[in-house]
Amino acid sequence: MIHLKFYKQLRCLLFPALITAIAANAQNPVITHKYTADPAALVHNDSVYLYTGHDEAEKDFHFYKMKEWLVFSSADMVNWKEHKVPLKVSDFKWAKADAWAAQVIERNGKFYWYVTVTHATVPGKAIGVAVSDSPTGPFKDALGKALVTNDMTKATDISWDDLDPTVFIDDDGQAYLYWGNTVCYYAKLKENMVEFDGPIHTVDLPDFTEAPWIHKRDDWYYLSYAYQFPEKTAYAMSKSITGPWEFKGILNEIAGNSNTNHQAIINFKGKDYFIYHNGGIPTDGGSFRRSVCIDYLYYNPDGTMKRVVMTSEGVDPAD
Ligand code: FUB
Repeated sequence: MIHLKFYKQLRCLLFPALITAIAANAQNPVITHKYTADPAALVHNDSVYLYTGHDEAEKDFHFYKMKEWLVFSSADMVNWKEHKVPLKVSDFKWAKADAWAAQVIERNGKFYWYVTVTHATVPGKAIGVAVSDSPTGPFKDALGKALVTNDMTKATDISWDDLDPTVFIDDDGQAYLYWGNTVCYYAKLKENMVEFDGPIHTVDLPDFTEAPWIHKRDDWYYLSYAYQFPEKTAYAMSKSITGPWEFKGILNEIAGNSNTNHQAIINFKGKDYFIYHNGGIPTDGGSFRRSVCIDYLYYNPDGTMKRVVMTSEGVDPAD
């Protein structure tokens, strides 16, 4: 059995030629010295910032152990620089555990990080917001309380439906937060990005599990999400951010040995990328020791997305 911390070292000793190739091109997973999950990506000033959760479960522990989020940056999607740990569950005094899926967005020079945690006093998952002047932090709790608690959403009785926030600013400047497990919710955000501006709505999507991600290309809005369980990624399209959404089917198959599938979709330097996680690090990777991967995403002439081809090689350096 090879432990993660010795894996890269051993690979360097055994396969020096391979390492040269990996440095020149890429590899999946893209981060190999830590287990990383639930990717979100932000394009800002010719760089991509990759925000992930940090899986810290031992091999024989069959659930998530996640206490902090991580941030990496790259100018080419291949060479990633890790920055200081930017945010932890303990930075939210009202939260008690679970640094689960999250997303960062920039508005008016500030970076807002919407995160999933478990609330310390309101039973269930909750969504918090952190803010920073820099994409790499340091981030601090922007509100001193949760933006969403489980008692605010009533469409299902489960206590974990308020997770996996994704944030999007439309062309007219209106920001939206989407989130959910089993039920997909959304609400408008005020210009200050830390208060809702109106009621919470639901979106009807087939077999919605979790992990919504909103993006726009030309005049189409895309709502991709984790579908069924074990999770595939499926998506819907609309001409409006608030729907109606038309289901378009599967975008990515089950990601190897991970029972979850959590995607981010970006365009960077003219190419489209699908960023996700699997359990691909030998030999102990799995559903609770996940790793971020990146592959190309392609569109059809009618705007629909081609099914993702998951690869071991990953993508070429962007220029
Ligand atoms: O990482 C914990 C949870 O697993 C996330 O919130 C979900 O999206 C799934 O990936």
